[in-house]
Parts: sequence; C-alpha cells; structure tokens
Amino acid sequence: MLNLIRHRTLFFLGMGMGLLSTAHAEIRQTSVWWLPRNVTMFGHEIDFIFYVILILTGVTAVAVFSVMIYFIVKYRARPGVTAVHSHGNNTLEVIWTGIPVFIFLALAIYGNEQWTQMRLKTPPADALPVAVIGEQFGWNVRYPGADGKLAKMTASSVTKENPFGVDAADPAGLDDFTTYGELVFPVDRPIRLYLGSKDVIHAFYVPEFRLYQDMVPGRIYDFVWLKAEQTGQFQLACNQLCGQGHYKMFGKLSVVPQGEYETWAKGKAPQPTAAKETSTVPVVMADR
Ligand SMILES: [Cu+2]
Repeated sequence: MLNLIRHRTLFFLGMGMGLLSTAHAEIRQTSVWWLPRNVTMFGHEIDFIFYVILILTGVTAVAVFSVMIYFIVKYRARPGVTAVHSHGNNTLEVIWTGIPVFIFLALAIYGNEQWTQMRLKTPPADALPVAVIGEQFGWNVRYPGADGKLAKMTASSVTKENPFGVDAADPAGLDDFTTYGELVFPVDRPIRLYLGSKDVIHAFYVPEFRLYQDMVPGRIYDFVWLKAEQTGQFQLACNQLCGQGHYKMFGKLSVVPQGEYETWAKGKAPQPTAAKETSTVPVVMADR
C-alpha cells in the first residue's frame, strides 16, 4: 500500500514537472520519433542533406548486409567442400572505391557551402541583433531599443553583474532592454545573435530552428543568424550539460508577426524617466 502511494506521488510529481517544463513549447505535431517541424530558412538545406545521407547510408546498409548474409550462407563450411582463395578483382575495387569517393566529396562540398552561408558570411545588415548570454541556469537576453543597436559587448567585460559585458559609456545601449529566459523573434526577419556565457559552456539549441551553437565563456559569437519563416512557441534549450540545474535551463521562445514583436518590445523598453536614470547610473546596473 505504502509502495502504491509512493508510486502515485512520484507519478504526479513527474507529471507536474513535465507539464511545467513544456507548458510554453508547442505540442509536437510530428511524431516524437521523427524530426520536429522546421521553421527556419537554413533548415531546408539541413533537412535535405539529412535525408540524402539517411537514404544513402540506408541503401548501403541494406545492400552490404544482404550480400554478407548471402555469402555467409552460400560459403558456409560443409563437409566435402574446400575453400576457394580469391586474390581480388581490380575492376570491382576501383568501382567500390570510386563511388564512395565521389559521394563523400559531393557531401563535403555541399556541406561546406551550406556552412559558409550559415556561419562564415556576414549576417544581413538589416538583421535584428539579439544578445543571449547563458548562465547557470538561465538565459540573459538583451534587445536593442528604438535605435536598433545593441551596446557594444566585450567578452572580457562579462562579469556576474554585467552579464552582457557592455560598455556603460556606449550611448547605443541606453535604450536596450533585457529579459530573463524570454525571447520573441519577429517572423521573416533575419535575427543576428550575439551569444556568450557567464560561467561554463552552454549551448543555444532550438530543434525547430535546426540551430545549435556552443557558447564558450570568454567569447562573444556574433556570426550566428537565422530567419524564422513560421510563427510558433518554441523552447530554447541548453544543450551542454552545464551543471546540476541543466535540466531546467530552458527559455520561452516565440516567433510572432512583426507588429506583435514591436508591441512586445515597446512594453519592455525602459520608460523615459527610467532611461534618464540609466544615463547617470551605469547601464550594467539597469540590466537587472
Ligand atoms: Cu547550460
């Protein structure tokens, strides 16, 4: 009886925690055994190459195992049948080396090109800059104000009190606003992320964005960008085991129409009187 009560308590505790942690994120429309839907621009190419590799390796696996099983049965040891020694076949060797070389080269060239587009090119100039600094165990988020510019961030200036490592003297930062664990992105607009960490290695990971980037302390990553093409509610999860509270390190992420984003940003922006205060008080103090 006691056991049953214990089990029930555990069950409901688990249910409660599960509900809490997924309350915001959308319910998966696709099966949990397959990919979640993709909502970003780069996701199409990532999914495409995923399926190409899956089909190639799938067909290869079936072919190799079929031949292997056939040979195992056909050439099994039997009384009265002697082994045949083969010294190989040059034509066959050239074919089964040449085809994989061609496939691997094609995959590498395609992957390299996509990676260049995603990470090595300068993000579009009209992108909305958003800074996300991971900490044990949550997300510090910083948005630009009406000027559309974030305060200059320096990785070496990141401290406990100044999670974004901003320069307090930079006027671009005076109208910035911050949230904790809450992100809103306008749909169909490029977003340029500035990613960093206050303490240990965290990772910015949103499966529906097909986006994953480690955040190593001592660096601000300013080359990651994305463009969401569909609206929805998502979960920003930390994807590096970063300590005991890692499991609860998730942020609410919404992709909304541009107008809705503007309304939200206006509501979060520092009020005129507060903005005055921030010009005398170091910005770092106004962050929290
Ligand atoms: Cu983390």
